[in-house]
Amino acid sequence: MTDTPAKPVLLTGASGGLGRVLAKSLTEAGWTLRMTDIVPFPDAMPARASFTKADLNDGPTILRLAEGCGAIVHLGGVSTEHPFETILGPNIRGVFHVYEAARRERARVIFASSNHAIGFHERVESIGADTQFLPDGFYGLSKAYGELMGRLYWFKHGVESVAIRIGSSFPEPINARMLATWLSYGDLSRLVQRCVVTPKVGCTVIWGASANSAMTWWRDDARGALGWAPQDSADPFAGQLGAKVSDDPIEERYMGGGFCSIDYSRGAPAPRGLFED
Ligand code: 15L
Repeated sequence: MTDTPAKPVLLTGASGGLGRVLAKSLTEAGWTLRMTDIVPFPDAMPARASFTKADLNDGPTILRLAEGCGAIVHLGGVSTEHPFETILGPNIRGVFHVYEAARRERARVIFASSNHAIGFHERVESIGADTQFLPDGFYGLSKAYGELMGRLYWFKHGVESVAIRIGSSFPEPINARMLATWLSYGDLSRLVQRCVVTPKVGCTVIWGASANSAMTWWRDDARGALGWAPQDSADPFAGQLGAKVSDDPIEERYMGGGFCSIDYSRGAPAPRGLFED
């Protein structure tokens, strides 16, 4: 049992895969949640939780939802690679609305960033949390933008934030890459709890992966200060997944995996421009 926050916590993206996991684990820990998503919440409403359907594009509504909250766990937005125009509203304008709400409430933001903000680092590297962003698509770029929004609001307004660069958070790892990147639901839930209840977090980045032996890619973050260490591991899946690799050299070379290959045209003849007839 961890500490229970004094104020309600706003959870965006509550109807998504990870939102549903956190809705359950945080309310089971006794937390009061105000949940929102653009689609209805598909599960039974947990105790001490409420849900409001809302669009992250709608700033006044996000501000109103955050009223009285001490933290915003921001999972909302598009969660995979899409064209720029699809990402723009929910992920770029949306993260602005979340930070504005946090500024007004003096609330803390826990931002679901992604490994795709650094996806074009090669798997042979070992990078610290302050190594440069190398987004592997418009989705990863929006996550880098969200992290930078956190820095702006910290230095200009004193809004605290933790950006969790989530690897692959699913019930189980499903391929060889996830032997490195997998983050169990339990480790994610414990991490989010520490991000909210730790008295001071400043503005920081945490790598979101379980204690996987294959995770040699990511190092040096502020987990010690948060009092978090992963407890689960993808290692028991190594036997069945070790050979589960793709035949795509781009996907296998870079940390971002298959996202790096989407629309990859380096070295290819010039494609048609997006706005050409
Ligand atoms: C992500 O950021 C996505 O939201 C998720 O669907 C996975 O693709 C994950 O990254 C990953 O890299 O495995």
